[in-house]
Amino acid sequence: MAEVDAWIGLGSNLDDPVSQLQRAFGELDSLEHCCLQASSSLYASPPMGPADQPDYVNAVARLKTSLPATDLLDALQGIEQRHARRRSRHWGPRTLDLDLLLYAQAVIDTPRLRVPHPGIATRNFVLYPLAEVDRTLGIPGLGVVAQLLEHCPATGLKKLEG
Ligand code: A4P
Ligand code: MG
Repeated sequence: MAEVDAWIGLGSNLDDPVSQLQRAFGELDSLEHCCLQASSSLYASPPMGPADQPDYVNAVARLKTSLPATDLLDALQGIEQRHARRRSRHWGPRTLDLDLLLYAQAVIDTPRLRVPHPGIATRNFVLYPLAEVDRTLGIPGLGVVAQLLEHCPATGLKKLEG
């Protein structure tokens, strides 16, 4: 299969989120048929959803991959499992969340996989890291990242140094 660009959203708010994300970048690069091509800085933000949980650390990564989208989702969930991810309540705290944000310019709408990820245009902790890597990136059906940013305030979002 031909290689495509896939964008991954990383998030963590438990057990040293910064190291969780740093480890995850390496694991993404080590996946079979995947190569990590770019990663954003790490960003801290207050939790979206239930407020009684720690702040999140988020980032995005761009992979070059020849895996079909559902196989890539399997691989991402495999990494989440290795980070001792326990699924509890919806939008609850987690050691590592890996969302498939974009897969080439594909639109996928199945019970198991929705691409572009439904939150991509409204979550500042996704859009600002995406813009840091590629402001000209087009999101199928929604527009270009630079334009979407104009409607998405950076409220509460903090870029972490180093
Ligand atoms: N699924 C469907 N489409 C996708 C996709 N594009 N990428 C399915 C990944 N998974 C996708 O996910 C539930 C199911 O979604 C999966 O089994 C998969 O088949 P999950 O990770 O088990 O559950 P979840 O993460 O609790 O739910 P959800 O709706 O994915 O939540 P989100 O959108 O991941 O948001 N606040 C801040 N500041 N930063 C965050 O990163 N994240 C969340 C979770 C809440 N609040 C946050 C943050
Ligand atoms: Mg998720």
